[in-house]
Amino acid sequence: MIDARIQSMFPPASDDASRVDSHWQLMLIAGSAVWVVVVTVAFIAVLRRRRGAERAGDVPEATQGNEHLVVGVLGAVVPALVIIGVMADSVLVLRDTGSTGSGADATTVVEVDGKQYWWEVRYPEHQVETANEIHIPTGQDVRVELTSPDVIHSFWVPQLSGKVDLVPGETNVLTLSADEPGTYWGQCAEYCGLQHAWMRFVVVAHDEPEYAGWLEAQARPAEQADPAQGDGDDVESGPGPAAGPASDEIAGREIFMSSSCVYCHTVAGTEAQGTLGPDLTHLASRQMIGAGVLPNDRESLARWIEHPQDVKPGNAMPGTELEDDELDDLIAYLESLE
Ligand code: HEC
Ligand SMILES: [Cu+2]
Repeated sequence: MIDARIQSMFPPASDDASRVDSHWQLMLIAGSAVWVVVVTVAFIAVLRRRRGAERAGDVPEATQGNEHLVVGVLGAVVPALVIIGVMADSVLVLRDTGSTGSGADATTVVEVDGKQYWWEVRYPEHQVETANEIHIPTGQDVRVELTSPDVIHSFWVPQLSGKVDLVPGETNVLTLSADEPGTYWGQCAEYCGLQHAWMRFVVVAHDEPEYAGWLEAQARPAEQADPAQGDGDDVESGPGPAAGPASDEIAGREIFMSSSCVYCHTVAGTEAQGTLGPDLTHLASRQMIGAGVLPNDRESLARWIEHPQDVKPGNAMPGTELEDDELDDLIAYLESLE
C-alpha cells in the first residue's frame, strides 16, 4: 500500500502537471513580490507619518501632488499589470493542458464513473472492469471519459493533471499521461456527500509490456473456485501444478453465491452479475478496498464485510453477519480472485 498521507502535486509527473506547477511558481513569485512591495510601502508610510508628526507643518504642498501620482501607479496600474500577467499565463495553461483537450488521438480509452463513494473503471475496448484503480501505459495520452450516475464529483490526480468534473448526464474528457512508471494518488475533488473524503483512487502507470500484461490478466474471467472447474486445468491458484482450488475457497464461493453479495457485485464468469457495487472479478489484484479506506488484506476484508458502515458510514454496502469459519472461507474465496 502506498502512503495514504501523500496527496500532493509535487513533484509533477507529467507535462500537464509540470505546466500547472510552473503556473503555481509564477503565482508564488508574483504574490511574494507584491507582498514585499506592499509591506515595504506600508512601513515607509508609517515611518514618514511619525517623522511628519514630529515636525508638523514642514511638508511642502507640492509633494502631495506627487504622492497622489505615486499612489495611483502603485495602487492601480501595477496591480492591474500583475493580474493581467497571471491571468494570461493561466489562460495559456488551460490551452496547453489536456484537462480540456479531446485526447482524440489517444490509443487507450478508459471510462470512469464517479459514484457515491467509489470509482467504477472500464476499458471498453478490452471488456475489463475494475474499481478505484486506473492502470495506464507511460509516455502516451490516455483518454479518460468521465461521468456520474448520481451527483457531481471531480476527478483529480494532482501529480498528473488538472481537475475535471463528473456531471450526471454528460461525459467530460480528460487526457491523462505519466512520464514515469509509478503509483499516483487521485481524489474526488468536489464535495459529494458523507464519504467524499474516502473517495480516493490510484493511477498506476506501467511500461508498455507490463501494462499489456495487466490488461490481459484483467480481461480473463475469475479463476474459478468452482468444484466443476477445479479439475486440474487451474494451474495458477493451487500449490501444485495439478491442484484445483482449495476447499475453503470452494466453500467461500458457495457462501458468496448464496448471499446478498451477488445482487450488488459481479464476478465475471459466474452467476454474480450485480452492478451496484464494484466488480470483484480481480479484487485480489487491487491495493486497497473501499476507495482507499482500508488496505486489501484479510483483516480489512473481514472488517469491511461485517461492518462496512462502521468503516465508511453512509456507503451503499450493508453489513453481513457470518459465522467466523464462514467469514474465513468467504475471504479465502475473495483472495483467490486475482
Ligand atoms: C446493497 C449492495 C451490496 C451488497 C449486498 C454487498 N455489497 Fe459489497 N459493496 C457495495 C458497494 C456500493 C461497495 C463500494 C462502497 C464504497 O467504497 O463506497 C462495496 C464494496 C465491496 C468490497 C470492496 C471492493 C473494492 O474494490 O473496494 C468488497 C470486497 C465487497 N463489497 C464484498 C462484498 C461481499 C463479500 C458481500 C456479501 C457478503 C457484499 N459485498 C455485499 C455494495 C454491496
Ligand atoms: Cu466527492
